[in-house]
Amino acid sequence: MPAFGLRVPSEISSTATIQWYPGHMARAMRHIGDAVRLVDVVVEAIDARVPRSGANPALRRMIGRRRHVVILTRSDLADPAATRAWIASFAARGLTALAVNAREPHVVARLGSLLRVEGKATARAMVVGIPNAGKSTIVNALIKRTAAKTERRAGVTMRTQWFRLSASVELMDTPGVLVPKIATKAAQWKLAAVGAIPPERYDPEEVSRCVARWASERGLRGVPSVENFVKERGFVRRGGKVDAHNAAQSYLRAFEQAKFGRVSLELADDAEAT
Ligand SMILES: Nc1nc2c(ncn2[C@@H]2O[C@H](COP(=O)(O)OP(=O)(O)OP(=O)(O)O)[C@@H](O)[C@H]2O)c(=O)[nH]1
Ligand SMILES: [Mg+2]
Repeated sequence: MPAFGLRVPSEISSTATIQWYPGHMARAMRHIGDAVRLVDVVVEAIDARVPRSGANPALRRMIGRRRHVVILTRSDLADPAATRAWIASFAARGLTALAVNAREPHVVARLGSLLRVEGKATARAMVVGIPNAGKSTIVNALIKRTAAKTERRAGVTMRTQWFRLSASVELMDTPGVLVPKIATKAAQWKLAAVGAIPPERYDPEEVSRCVARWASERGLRGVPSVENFVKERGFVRRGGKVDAHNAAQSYLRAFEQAKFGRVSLELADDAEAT
C-alpha cells in the first residue's frame, strides 16, 4: 500500500500507457528532415486500418508543399468500404491516395508513374511512415527485387538508404518513426493492434480487450470476445487454468491477420478522437 493509504484507482492502474520512441527514431527524424530537402516526391505509407493515428504529424510537417502521395497499405486486411471513404477524404484534401496490398508488386507498379518528374533527368523520392507500415515492402515492389529488409515486426529498417528504381528515379527507404508521445489511449492500442509498436512495449491482454470492446461497441460480430476466443481455441491448460497472456497474443495475431474479417479501426467520417 502506498504511503498515507492512498490507492491508485484500478481503472487507471490497469491501463498502462503505451509509448515507443527509441533513439534510432530521433536520429531517423533528423536524417529524414535533411534528406527531404533533396527529394521531389514523398510517399507516405499508412496502414489502411488506421489512416488517422497511423499518420505521423511531424512527418506531414516535413513534407510541407512537396508532391505527396499517400499509400494505404494492407488494403487486403482493411474494410474495403472504409478504405474507399478514406481515399475520397484524402482527395477532398487535395492528396493523391492509393490503396494497395504492398506485397503484390504489380499493384504497387501503378505508383511508379507518380514518382517521375517532368523535365528532370533524375527524380528523387522517399518513402516515409510509422513503423511496420510497409515502407520497405513498397520499395521492394517498386524496384522488383528484395533489396530492402522487411519483417513482420516494427523497427526493422534502422537507417535511411537510397535505391535506384530506374534510370530516372532514385528512391529512399527510411526507418519508421512515431511521435515522441502518442497522445491518446485509443491511438496507443490501435497502433499496437496493427503492429506499429513491438509486443514488448504493451500488455497483450489489455490491447486484446480494447480490440474486443471496440468491435463489440460497433456490432462487428466477426470479432469475438477474448473469452469466446479462448473457449473456441481451447486455451485451457491442464488444471483448468487459462494462459491469458498467450491467449491474448494469439488473439492479436488473429486480428492482425484479418482472421476475424477485414476490420478498419478508423473511419473517415468517425468523429472519434484518436
Ligand atoms: N498483408 C499485407 N502485408 C503487408 C503489406 N505491406 C507490408 N506487409 C507486411 O508487413 C510487414 C512489415 O513490412 P515492412 O515493409 O518491413 O514495413 P516497414 O514500414 O518497412 O517497417 P519498419 O522498417 O520496421 O518501419 C512485412 O511482413 C510485410 O510483408 C500489405 O499491403 N498487406
Ligand atoms: Mg522498413
